[in-house]
Amino acid sequence: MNDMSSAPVASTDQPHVVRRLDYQSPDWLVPTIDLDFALSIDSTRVRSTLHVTRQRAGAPLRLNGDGIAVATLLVDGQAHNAWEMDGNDLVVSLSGDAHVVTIDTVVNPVANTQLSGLYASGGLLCTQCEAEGFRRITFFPDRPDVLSRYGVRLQADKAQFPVLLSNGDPVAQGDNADGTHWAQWNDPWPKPSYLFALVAGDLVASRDRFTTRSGRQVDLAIWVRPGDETRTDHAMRSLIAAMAWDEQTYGREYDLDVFNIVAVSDFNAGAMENKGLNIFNTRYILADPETANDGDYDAIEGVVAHEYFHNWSGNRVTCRDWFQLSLKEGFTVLRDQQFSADHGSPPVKRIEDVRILRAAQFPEDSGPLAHPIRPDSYQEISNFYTATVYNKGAEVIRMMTVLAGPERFRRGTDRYFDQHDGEAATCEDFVRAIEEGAGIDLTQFRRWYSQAGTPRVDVALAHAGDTVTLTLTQTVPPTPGQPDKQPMVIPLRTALFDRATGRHDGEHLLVLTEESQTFTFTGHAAPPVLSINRGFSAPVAIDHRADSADLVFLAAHDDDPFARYEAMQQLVVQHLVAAVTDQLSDAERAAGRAAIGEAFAAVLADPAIDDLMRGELVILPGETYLAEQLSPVDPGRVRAEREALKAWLGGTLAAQWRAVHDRTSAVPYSLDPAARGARKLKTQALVYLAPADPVEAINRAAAQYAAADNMTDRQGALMVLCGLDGAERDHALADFHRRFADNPLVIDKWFSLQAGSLHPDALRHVKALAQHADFTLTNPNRVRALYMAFAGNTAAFHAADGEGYRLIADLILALDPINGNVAARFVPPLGRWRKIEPTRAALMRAELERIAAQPNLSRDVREQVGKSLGA
Ligand code: B3K
Ligand code: ZN
Repeated sequence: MNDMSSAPVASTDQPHVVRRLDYQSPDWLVPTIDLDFALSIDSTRVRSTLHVTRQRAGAPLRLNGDGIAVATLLVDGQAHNAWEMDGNDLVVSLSGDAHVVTIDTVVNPVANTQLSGLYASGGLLCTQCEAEGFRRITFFPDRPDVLSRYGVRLQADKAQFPVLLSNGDPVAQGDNADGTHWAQWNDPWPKPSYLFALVAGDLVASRDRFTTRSGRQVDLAIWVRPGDETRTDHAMRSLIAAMAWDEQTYGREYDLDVFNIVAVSDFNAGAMENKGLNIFNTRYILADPETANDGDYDAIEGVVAHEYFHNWSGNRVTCRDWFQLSLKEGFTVLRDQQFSADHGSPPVKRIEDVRILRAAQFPEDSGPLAHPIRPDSYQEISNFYTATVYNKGAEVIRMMTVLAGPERFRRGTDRYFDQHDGEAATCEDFVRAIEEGAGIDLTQFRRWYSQAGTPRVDVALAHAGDTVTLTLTQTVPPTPGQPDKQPMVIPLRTALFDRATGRHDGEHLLVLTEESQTFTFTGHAAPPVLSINRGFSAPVAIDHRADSADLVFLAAHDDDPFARYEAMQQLVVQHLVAAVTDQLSDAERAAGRAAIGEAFAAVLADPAIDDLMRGELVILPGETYLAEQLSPVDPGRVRAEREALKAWLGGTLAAQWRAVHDRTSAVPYSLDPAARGARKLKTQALVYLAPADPVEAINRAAAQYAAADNMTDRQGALMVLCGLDGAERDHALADFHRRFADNPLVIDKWFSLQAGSLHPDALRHVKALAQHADFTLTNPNRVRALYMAFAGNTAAFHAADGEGYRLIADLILALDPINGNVAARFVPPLGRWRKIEPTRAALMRAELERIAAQPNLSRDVREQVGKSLGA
């Protein structure tokens, strides 16, 4: 029996908390496992043969299960009665030190709406085992430090499931007389259960080949539904580029004769790095110019590379326990960021990465769910696949590259891979390998692994005679369970600019280790302009009330492109924060706007900046990042002031925006950086014109939509139209839906554009869209398309009467029984209530309490809601 629902936890139960310091090595190991699947869509028989070896005297063999039952159990080929169920676990008493345990289970893939374990997606069968999905297929010590060699036999009806895939290399296949066929796959590399995968179904492959630098010929295949094979070229190019890059940059080669990728439509995450058989959400594989925008192309490149890079950072060296998740995720995110930077524009990539960190991770770090990149406890590990573990984790390792320099860092990673190949390692193992390989001391630096919260660095700059005194003071804010913090190691790339020459005399790496430190610099006859945290060398918030004139100077002169962007951002942040908190007189508002307008005009006119960078520089700081600077915040005010500034910039620079739109509209479509830059800027021009001159913006957007030969232009135009009223809006939305009715990924965009739009009726639109025939709660991409876009639409989500909160709470309750993992992702927007003004905060809290009062919540939702309420 297998109802495939995740175990409900009654509201009165004390939650089960798993703690990092309770780690114990496994009682039993499983050096080999043979799996035999008789696959069918609603009743799959799994025979698992475990070769187990004892590691601890007297301990029974404890095998995890989740929603499954033992059909038969044999030990060494004989019936065996000495077993019992302990909750979901199967506990088998064994007398010797080595046995063969054979267990049959039966699962129902099509009833598995959680999309964890073995499930059906549009007639295909596929698996998702990370973190704890394998136990939904068969009983096993489902923990990442139990590494096994897998032999997998798949059998299925040949007409229904013509393709049978699993990890490793294919070794044999054949047909049976009854219309079924079978395939045997062996994976020579020991791996934890979370990396197991199988896929069965009607799929076609796009194929290519890669020869590793030591001469191994690897057959590459990207498997998709028939008809989609025309949209795999970009993913394949990205894969090949990633394979070559990892050899060159980290000395890492691929280690099997085949590398398979399968794209499926129903997937909780973005993709999964199963050994030799990556399974992807279709959105990170399928692309052509008509249906995928430039951002989609970048995301595909990044995610394909990320999953490939896991072959070393995650698979060859895996995690000892789930508290070490950032060991593989933080490092692999850094690696994919470095790869994308090398394949595009490094500064633009850096800006995008920092924007994501600030939008997603900073709020996490300052809210009720804050946790260190290596958490100390969890109730449900799925809740810890967070921006903190991933993106801040990457920033922490990036700081090691800053401290060590690239060559020495590479010596450290070589040492890490060499020492821990084939092992389940810890974050501590990684840090030690970098210390030893790079020859640096990371004793104090380790606090980045244990302390949560975004450090703030307060900056005071004084000038006397020819000496500059820079005083830096750090504060690491208290976070849940961590009221007191120790000082961190904060590497800050810094430069002092001479106002007269517009240059600096060399960059300094200031490493802040104390709570407060003073650095002095001589040879500055005049007070210089400070450029600090260049390249965002540390994931901190800099507290420095700079003069607008200095920021305008840096925006125009800084030779670090990230610092230029940062100066523009700070200029706007300072102005908007003052505006939202009513600190601006009319004269100050005018002066602030003038400074921002001057910086924008310079960016628009500067021939030394390429359009890709220009497109970044003119994006205003996001509403969430602005809200982070204010507590408590009125989200309506943030939206209003930000839009007012946009309207002012649109009006003041109207001639420039028109010229930009005309110029960029003449650039033909291609994927080269200049054309991509032109497309980015083209829609930005409309974004600014829209609030200033809606009629002109509608005309230009409608023309851009009509002329579009690619999704970037089409989606950009539709986004602008979506925020405005008019027949053109309705016409374009209807056209878009008609045109792409058969393409679910594009229909996702159609939902997102409306849910995230600036239109004052966005909330009403979302309620109507939830009733649309194309909407379903069973497809995670569709749910996210509608409701994540809505939760990120601050003005709509924070509607003063609380209706937006109600909508998200209703979604969580409706989705939870179907897919608790995805449902839990919608809790954090409500969890930010403490940072919101009191009236709305009370409404948000009430919705969290309404959820908490429900019986039978998933462990995922219960943990997030409980922590958000402060329980
Ligand atoms: N390791 C997977 C994430 C799986 C999510 C499980 N809840 C994808 C990745 O980070 O590469
Ligand atoms: Zn990953």
